[in-house]
Amino acid sequence: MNKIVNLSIKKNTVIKSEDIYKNLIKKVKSLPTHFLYDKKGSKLFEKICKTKEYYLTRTEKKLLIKHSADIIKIANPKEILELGGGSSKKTKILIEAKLKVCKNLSYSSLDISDEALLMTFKELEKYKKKLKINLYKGHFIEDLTKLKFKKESRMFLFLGSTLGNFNNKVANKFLKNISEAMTEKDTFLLGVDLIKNKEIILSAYNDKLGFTSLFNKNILHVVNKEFSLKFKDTNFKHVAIFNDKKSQIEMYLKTKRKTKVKFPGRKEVLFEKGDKILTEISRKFSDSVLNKLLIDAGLQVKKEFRDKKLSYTILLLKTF
Ligand code: AVJ
Repeated sequence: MNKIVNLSIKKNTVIKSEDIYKNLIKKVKSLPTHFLYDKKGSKLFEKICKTKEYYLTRTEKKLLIKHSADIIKIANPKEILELGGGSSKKTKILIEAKLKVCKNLSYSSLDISDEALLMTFKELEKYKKKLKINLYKGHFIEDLTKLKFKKESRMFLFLGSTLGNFNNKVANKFLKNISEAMTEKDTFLLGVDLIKNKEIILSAYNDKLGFTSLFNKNILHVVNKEFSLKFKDTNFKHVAIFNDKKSQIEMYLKTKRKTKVKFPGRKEVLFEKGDKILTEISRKFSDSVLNKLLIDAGLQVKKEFRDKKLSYTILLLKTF
């Protein structure tokens, strides 16, 4: 069994009950997005990926299958470093493409959750003989620079359009951190969902089978467990809207009736009927917004692999 190396997550990145409370009594109420992804949430997300409406995973996978040989040839990585886990199923496509031409590769995963790291290990265990696997527990924005850097060329991996979950300030910081950690031999493979027909986007976050709704509501169970709260999911409904001005999906839990939630050692938080709690944003980038983010971070596009029909792109980036 591989050991997980703990990068000792900074205290100020650990969320406290106090923070949750404060964000729920604000005018714009929210819960931290990453609480969507516990074990059950991650399983529900996999279900979402298989719905006919959710085009993102399918499109990215198709692009990877089509271009993995090309990506590996240009990047020529000795190590693949995946940030924030994601689905190692897609990573496998790249690993296999590399192992076809070279029997020497390291794979490192930096993730905040032990469970995600262990799942990744299980997925990749069968390559153990040819692949050196390193598991790091840490925050992929705060702890990135704590990783030991090798001189050989590495390929950073950030797929699934997770960049879309960050507002501009956080996205900017994240990309800068990666760029600063990169040497001129390194590359960075980034998968991003682009702006497209609004109806297509909206239906991807409002699937008919209701997996997105279950996924969204699951966050209440996670915070209940984590902070000893008693949110009742039957008092909330899933809402996903497209904010044109910000070009982003906003996922909310909207109260169906007046609701209160007791915080240990604190007062109750009261919700009026129709109050909304923001649980996730998912930005849909235009070329200009994306290019500005990349330039500000000192990143340049070495090659782009784009699905024109579904407007999704995978960028192979270098520093400049
Ligand atoms: C995994 C964060 C990229 O934003 O599309 C899917 C998560 N949320 N359906 C996305 C998600 C609702 C997904 N990301």
